[in-house]
Amino acid sequence: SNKQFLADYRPWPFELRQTALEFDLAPSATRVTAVLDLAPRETAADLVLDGGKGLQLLRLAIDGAAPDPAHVRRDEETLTIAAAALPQAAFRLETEVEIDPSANTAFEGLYLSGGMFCTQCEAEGFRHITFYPDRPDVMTTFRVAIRSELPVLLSNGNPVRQQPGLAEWHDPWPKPSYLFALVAGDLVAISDRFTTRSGREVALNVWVRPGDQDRAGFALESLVKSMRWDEDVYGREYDLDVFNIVAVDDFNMGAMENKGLNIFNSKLVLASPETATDADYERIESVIAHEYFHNWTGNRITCRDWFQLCLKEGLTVFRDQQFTSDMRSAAVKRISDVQALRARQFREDQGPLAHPPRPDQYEEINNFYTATVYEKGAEVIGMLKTLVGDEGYRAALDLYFDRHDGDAATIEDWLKVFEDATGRDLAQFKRWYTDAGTPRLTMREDWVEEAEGGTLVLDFAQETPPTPGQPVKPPRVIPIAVGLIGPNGDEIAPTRVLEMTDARQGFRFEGLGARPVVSALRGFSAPVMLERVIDDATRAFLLAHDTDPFARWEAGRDLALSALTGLAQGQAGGDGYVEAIGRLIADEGADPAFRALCLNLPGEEEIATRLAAQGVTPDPDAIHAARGDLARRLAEAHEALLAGIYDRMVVPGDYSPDAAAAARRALRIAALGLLSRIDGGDRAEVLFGTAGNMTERMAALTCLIRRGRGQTALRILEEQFGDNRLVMDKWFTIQPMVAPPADAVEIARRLAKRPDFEWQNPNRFRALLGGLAGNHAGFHRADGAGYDFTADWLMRMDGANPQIAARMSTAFETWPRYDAGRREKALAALRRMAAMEGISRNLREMVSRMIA
Ligand code: BAL
Ligand code: ZN
Repeated sequence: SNKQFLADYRPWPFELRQTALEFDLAPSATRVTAVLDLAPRETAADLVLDGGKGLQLLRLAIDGAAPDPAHVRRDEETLTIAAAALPQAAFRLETEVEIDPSANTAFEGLYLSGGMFCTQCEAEGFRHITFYPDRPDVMTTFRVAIRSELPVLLSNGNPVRQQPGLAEWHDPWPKPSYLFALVAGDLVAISDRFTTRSGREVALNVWVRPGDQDRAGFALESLVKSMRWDEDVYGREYDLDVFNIVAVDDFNMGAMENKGLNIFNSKLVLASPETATDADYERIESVIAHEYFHNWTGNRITCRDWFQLCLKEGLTVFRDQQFTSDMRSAAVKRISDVQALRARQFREDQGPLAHPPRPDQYEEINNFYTATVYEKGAEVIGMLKTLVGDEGYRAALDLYFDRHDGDAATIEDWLKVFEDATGRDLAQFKRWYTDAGTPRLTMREDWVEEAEGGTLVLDFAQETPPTPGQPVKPPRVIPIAVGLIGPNGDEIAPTRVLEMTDARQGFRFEGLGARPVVSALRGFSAPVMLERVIDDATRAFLLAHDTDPFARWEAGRDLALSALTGLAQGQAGGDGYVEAIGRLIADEGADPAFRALCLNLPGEEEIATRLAAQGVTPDPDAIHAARGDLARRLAEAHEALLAGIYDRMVVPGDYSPDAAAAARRALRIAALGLLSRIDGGDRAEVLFGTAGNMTERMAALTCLIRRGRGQTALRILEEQFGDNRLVMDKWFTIQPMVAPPADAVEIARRLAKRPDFEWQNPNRFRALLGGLAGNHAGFHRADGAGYDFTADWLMRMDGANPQIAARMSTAFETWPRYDAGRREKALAALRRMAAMEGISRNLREMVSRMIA
C-alpha cells in the first residue's frame, strides 16, 4: 500500500529559490520547460522529484549539462537524480516534458474543458504537469511564460507582458505548487476595481465564455464584498495588482484558491434569476468569499503537509461562515450550517469513513477533502473562539498572521498562537483535532427545592463511541452554552458557557426563584449529540420562548424527529408537533426565514440517522411513509394558515437574491410544499407557469413530480433550457431525487441513456448519481438495485476520473446501519468495486475502508 504517515514527515533536503516555467500549449502535445534554482540543504541527498507516467521527458540538464544516465532513475511516480550527479552548492535544474492535456479525463493537472486549457493542482496535480517537489512545504516565487494563439492567457501573480501569442506572469509571493494555475481560452471578462485600505489599486476580472457575461455580475459583487469584509474584520489586505476568477464547466471541486487566479466550477459563478435559485446565489457569495479568504488563510500561510489540511480549510470555512452571517441572517446561517454538519459530517463520523479533522494517515489525500476536515474543522475553531472570547480570538489571529506569514504551518503552530495570545493550556482541547467521532453528551437535571426557590444542578456525561483505529476516547473540552427560562417564558439566566473537561461533571445554578426550563447547547456551542430527558410539552415551550434562535429551532426539530422516529416504528404520535407548528406559523411577528426553517420537516436521511443513533435499524420505506404522513397531517391541520402564507408571501418587484426576499420565498415555498400534499398540485402547476425566478419554479416542479404530474413541466424546462448546462443539471437531479422510491432507479437508468448525460462532466455525473443517492428509500431499495446501478457507474467513472468516483462512493458509507438484507447487497456492491481490475488508488482506499 501507499500509506502516508504524519509521523514520517521530513523537510525536503533542498532549498528551491525560484521556479520558471514555459508552456507551449497544444491540445495533445503541450511542451513544459521548468527551470528550478536549487541548493542542497543536506549533503549527499538524492534529488527526488514527483512526476509520473504521463510526463514524456525530452530534456534534463543540471547547470546546462545532461547528467550521466546511470545517475538518473524513473519509476511510476518519481524522477530521481542521485546525489553523486549533483553539485554541492546552488545549481540549476532544467527539464522539458511533453504532456497530453486532451487525454486528461481526470481533470487533475493541465486539461481541456470545452476548448479552454485550465489546471487543477491541489492536492497533487502539479506532478502531472512537470517534474517537481510537489509538496506544500516547498514554496518559491514563479515566473510563467505561456505561448498559445488563444486570446486570453492567465497565470498567477501580476502580468509582466501580454502580446499576441505570448503572455508572461510573475508571482512575487512564494507559493507551493498546489497553488499554481494556468488558463488559456477564448474568454471575456466582466471587470471592476478595488482600492485596498492602504491604497493598492486592484483590477478585478471574472472570466467566462462569450455569452455568459450577463450571469457573472453577482460573483463579481460578491468578490468586492469579500475583499472589504476581510479588511474590516480580519485586517487582511489583498497583495497583488490583479485578481482573476475563471469559470470552468469541467471541474472536480467547487472552486480553487490558486494565487491571484481562482478557478471556479461554473455553477459557483454563473447566476441569473431565471436560472439560479436563492440557494445558488447564497452559495456563490460564500464560495467566492471562501476562495478569496484563502489568500491569507491557505496561501500566505499554507500547510506544512496534507495532514494539516484542516489548518487552512477549517479556518477558511469558519471565516466564510462569519462572512455570510454578517451579510445575511446570523441565526439562519447558524441553523443551516448545523443542519449541513449533521447531514454530512455526523453521518461520516458514525460510519466506517470516520476520521479526525487532522488524520495521521492516508493513502490518497484527495479522499480527505471531507466534511470532517472542512465543516468539523470550522466547528473546532468556533469552540476555540467561544472558549477564549472575541478579544482572545482576535489577538490569536493577529499573532498567527504576524508569526506565520510565509510559512507552511501545522495545527501545533495554530494552537500555540492561541496559547501564547491568551495564556490558556490547549493540550486537552487538541483532542478535537486528533480524535474522530461525535461525542454523546447526556444532561441530567436535579432541582433542589429550598426555602425560597431552589438550586438547579446540571449533570453532564460525555462519551465518544469508537471509530476505526481509535477504540478508546478520552474526555474532551466541551463548551456548553446554557440559558435558563422561567415558567412564564422570560429568560432568567442569560447564556453562560459551561466548560466541561471531565467524563462527568456537574454545574450549579443557585438562588433561583422557581424551577426553570433549561435551554442547552445554545448556538450549537459544540459539535456533539445532546441527549436529555425532555417531554414534548417542554420542547413546545422552548419553541415558543427560547431567546436563542438555534435552541428555539432545535426544540421544534426535536419535536418533529421524535414524532417521525415514532411513526417510522409504527407508533402513533405527532399531534404535539402539529399543534406547536400551528402556533409558530400563525405568529406574523416571527421572522419569515425562521418560520420557513421550522416548516421544513427533517429529511428521510436525517430521520434514519436519528434512529440509528438510538440503536434502531432504520426502515427506509417506513421512514418515507412516516414523513409523507406527517406532512399531510400538518397541511390538513393548518390549511387555511398555510394558504394565507402562500398568498401573502409574494415578493413584489424585480427579483433580488438578498436575504429578506429569499426568506419570504423560502416561507412561501415551504407552505406550497405542504399544501401540494392536499391540493393535488394545482397551486404548484400555476406557480411553475407564472414564476419569473428559478427558486419558485424548482419548488413547484418538486411538488409536481411528487404528485406524479411533473412531465409537462419537465418538458417545458427542457425546451427552455436544453442548452444551459447548469439548469439541465438541476433537471437531471430532481427526477431521481423526488421520484417515488420504487421508481427512482428506473428513472435514473433512463436518464443515463440520454445523449446529454455527458457522464464525464463531473457536474452532470454528480447531478444524476447524487440525485439518486438523495432519494433515501430509492437508493436503499430492498432488492439492491440502487446499489448496483450506482456501483456500475462508479466503476465506469473510476476509469476516467478517480477523484469523482471516490467522492461519490460515499453514497455507501451508511450501509452498516441497515437491515441484514440491505447490508448484504450493499456489501456485495462494494466487494464488486474492490475486485475491479485496474481500480484507482482513490476508489480502492474508499471501498476498502467501507468494507473493513
Ligand atoms: N482548496 C480546495 C478548494 C477549497 O477548499 O477552497
Ligand atoms: Zn477551501
